[in-house]
Order: sequence, then structure tokens, then C-alpha cells
Amino acid sequence: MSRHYSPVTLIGAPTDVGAGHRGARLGPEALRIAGLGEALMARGLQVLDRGNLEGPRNPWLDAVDGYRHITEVTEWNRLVMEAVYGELRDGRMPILLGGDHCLGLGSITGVARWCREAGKKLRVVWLDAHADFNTSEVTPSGNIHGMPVACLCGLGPEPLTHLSGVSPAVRPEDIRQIGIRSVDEGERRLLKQYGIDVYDMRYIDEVGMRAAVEEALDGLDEDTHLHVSFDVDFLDPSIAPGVGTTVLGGPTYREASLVMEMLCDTGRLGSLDIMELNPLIDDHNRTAILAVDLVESLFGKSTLLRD
Ligand code: B3U
Ligand code: MN
Ligand code: MN
Repeated sequence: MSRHYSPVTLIGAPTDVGAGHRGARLGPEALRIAGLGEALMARGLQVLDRGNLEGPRNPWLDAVDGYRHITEVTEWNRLVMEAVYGELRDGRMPILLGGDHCLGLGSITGVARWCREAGKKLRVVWLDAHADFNTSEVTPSGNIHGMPVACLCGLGPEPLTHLSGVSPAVRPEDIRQIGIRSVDEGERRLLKQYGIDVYDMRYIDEVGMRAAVEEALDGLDEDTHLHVSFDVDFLDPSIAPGVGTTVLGGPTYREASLVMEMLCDTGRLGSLDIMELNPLIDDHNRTAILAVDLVESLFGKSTLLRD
């Protein structure tokens, strides 16, 4: 099935300021070298690569009061929010090339701001091994890439929860998490308290990926903007070794392809993050090449021979 897409814009955010390993700052270049732009153009999309945002360097300091690098994380997220919002306002589809997943906060805050103005509903699909719902009180690391979903729901430090002035930036009931298999103790309590809809690997094993994704996409209509936040550690490490925090037991290539195809079939994709790719621990860029392959499926590449 061929679809009409808005022109897309690639936005590089080369930082690992929210992560526990350095190297995700090289993610945008690795995705470009793996042919992301060319692959999208080959699918008939108009692609504009705006290059990389320029933000503060990673000072690589210890956590203070439960947060590492909060000043730098705030500035990067502000830059990302403005860039993502600006593209949507101009009628373009932003694709954020991370960078670590703390930037999902700025990206989705920008998307939510645009949805409010445009009178659109928002559905966030968060593909990840982790729930990223920690706070300064419960985080085991202080790394803010473990906190963006909590911040989106209004839980966290003011500069992060109020990036666009409105908090919560997203209603917890608009979020679906798929592929989760590593949740910290306090984080689990908060996920329950906020009622986040989590399709963890146990559930996926029991009901199958197709049923899980169908449920996660239930209720989408023509007024819904679908945002996909793709943390590459969602994938099983046997196929995607190039991330800082691998967790065994993730989706296979076939399961991940199906997720992308089903997200594509909604016809509602409006924005995308590709996050946490770390070329320094990858194997000849294979994880970036895999991410590009899956993004092609998200944009309609299919071998489907049956209707
Ligand atoms: N939950 C842990 C680990 C983690 C979260 N997100 C990533 N790693 N990538 C934490 O540090 O918050
Ligand atoms: Mn994540
Ligand atoms: Mn993760």
C-alpha cells in the first residue's frame, strides 16, 4: 500500500549527556552513514537533513541530588523541543536522530505542544527495554535517560517537566510502552501509580506481538498524531549490540519488523525518535543498518504478498 507522507526532516542531536556510557553522541552520523536519508528517499519521501543541533558538551560528572548533568540535559531538551515543534508547525515530519533517550522528553514535549495547537489527539508509542520512568528519589544511576517518561507525565524537576510551560506535557493515558523488560523497584511502583500502559516482554511472549500491538494502537482515529520513540535497546542484543544498556530477551527481527509494519499501517505516523545508538560498542555499524531497515518498514517497506 502506498501512503502519502509529509516531507520529513532529519534532526541530529549528538549528545550522550543523559546516559551512563559515552558514544550515543555519534548516533546521528552512524544513522546517516547507514543510509537513513537515502533509504527514505528511495521510498519516495522528500527528505531534508538539517544537520546536527549544537548543545553543551558532556561534562561527565557525578550525579548531584539524584541527577547527572541536569543543566546540560535541560538545554539539549530545549533545543530539541524547539526544533521538533518548528518542523511540525511547518508541515514537516521530524525524525530525531539521537543521542540518548533523555531527548525523548524534548521531542515529545514539542510534539504535544503542536498537537494542542492543532487540536490533535496524541498517541505515544515508546519502544524500549526500559520504562524510563525513574525520578531522582528512585533512580539507581542519576542518568536522566532513565527519566524522560516520568518527566513527560509531570514527575521530575521543574525545568524538565515545564519545558513548554505546560505540565504534564502528555497525559499518562496517551502513552503505550512496548518491549519493556528492565524496570527498577521504585520505578515499577510509579508506573503503576501513573497507570502507564506497559506491554512487557512477558505479556508479548504470552499473547504474541501482533495482539500486543493491536491493543497498544486501539482507539487511534484520523485526528490522532502517532509519535514513535524508538530506543534501539528495544531490540534483542543478539541483533542490536550497539547500545549502552543491552537487556536480554528483546524482540527478534521478525517481531520488530511486525511492530513497524503495524505502526505504518495505522497511517497516523507523525513523528519519530531513533535513540541510544552507540557506534562505539557496535559491530561494523550493524545496529545502525538494522535501525534503518526497521525504519524503512515503518515507512511502508513490505514484502507482503497477500491482502
Ligand atoms: N533504569 C536504569 C537503566 C536505564 C534506563 N534507561 C536506560 N538505562 N537506557 C536507570 O539508570 O534509570
Ligand atoms: Mn529509553
Ligand atoms: Mn532503553
